[in-house]
Amino acid sequence: MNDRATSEAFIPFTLPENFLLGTATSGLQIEGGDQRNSWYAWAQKGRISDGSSPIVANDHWNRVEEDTRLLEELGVHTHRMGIEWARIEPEPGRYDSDAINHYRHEIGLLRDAGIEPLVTLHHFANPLWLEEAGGWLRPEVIDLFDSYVERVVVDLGDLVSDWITINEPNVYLAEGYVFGEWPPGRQNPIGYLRGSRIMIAAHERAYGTIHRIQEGAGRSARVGVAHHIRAFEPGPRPGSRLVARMHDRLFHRRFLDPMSEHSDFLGINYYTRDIITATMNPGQLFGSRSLPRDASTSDLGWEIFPEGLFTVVLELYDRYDLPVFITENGLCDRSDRKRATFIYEHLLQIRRLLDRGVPVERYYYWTLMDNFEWALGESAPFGLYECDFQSQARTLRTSGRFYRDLCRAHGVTPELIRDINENR
Ligand code: IFM
Repeated sequence: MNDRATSEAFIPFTLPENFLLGTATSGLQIEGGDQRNSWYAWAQKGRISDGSSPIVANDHWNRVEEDTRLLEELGVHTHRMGIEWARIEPEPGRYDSDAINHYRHEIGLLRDAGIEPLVTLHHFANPLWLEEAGGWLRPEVIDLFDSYVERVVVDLGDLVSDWITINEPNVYLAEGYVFGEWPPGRQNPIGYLRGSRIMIAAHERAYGTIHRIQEGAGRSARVGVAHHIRAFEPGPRPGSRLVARMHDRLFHRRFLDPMSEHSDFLGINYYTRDIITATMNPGQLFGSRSLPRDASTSDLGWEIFPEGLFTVVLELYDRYDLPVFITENGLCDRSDRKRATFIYEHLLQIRRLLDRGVPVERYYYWTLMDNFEWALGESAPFGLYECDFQSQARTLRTSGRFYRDLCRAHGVTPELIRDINENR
């Protein structure tokens, strides 16, 4: 089998029967309608580059039936969705039973459609009361998060067995505490270090709580973290290897090493590669990040580098010896010319991993429909469905049809390869 899919050499392949294909979303990015969270407040401060806000997003809160039909139309086997802490606990200690019932209804729809839910408990957004009280820098958040998780699992645990405690803690802390582009907008790396210790402890507590509740009720549970992993490669200058290793330590292993000790699967969100080059500039201790000159990229300038998925998963599986879920992988591509090839090439790398005996169990395409992409607002289309934010019309893209047929066939057929070639 060829390692790299090129235009001349797309090849059909199948995936194992028990391999699950799915889509991923998060609560805040699609739901709309909530003002008591950190991202609504951030938008009110004018911090979203296209001036949009998450107040409507995909209006998913009012369209869960319609959006479940989109998932059914795709024929996905599993779907990763988020639960918003700000909705469940709008004020400290006050739980909103309507919100809980809303999520029960939504997850029930998935189950009725034969779609296995994977539920994320924290995905970048905080209740406003928590944000205003110091967010994830206060050690008290470990207890607060645990109480919220307990409430959710007691109320929804009969419908859900697979959980992600925290999505991309490294990205959350880097954007919020180092680059200052996301709430709370700090530029002090101490916050990154401190916040990481607290998030790691919060995950460990939540892991124990979920297992205790589920096992106490005679149910099984699998719990993990969705880690954002980049393929870091050293550039040509002396010292680059060391600097690339520093990136790996601080951005990946700082979280992976302790969190994997309390995880039933390794969740990996993989998008791209960075070439890390050491510089002589004392203000650039961490070197510079670049991509190869001839790189194929997404609309956001992220390099498309499918082989990186193979490399990082192989390395992480060797180190942590856990089953792997690719909890996110996707492309911002308004023209939709590259997305089907992107999906094909990444799944081909998964096929290679399976052939090497690596237990990759699931793949979640990010994302179901164009949504609110954090500080970029409504201007970064990753969706299998295009969303017109004015009319809220969802339209299946060509790549969405490709993914639908791939889910049905449980692999890539010669007909699908013809489709890729015709649409590139
Ligand atoms: O939209 C985000 C998601 O919330 C977390 N992972 C990366 C995606 C694309 O930027």
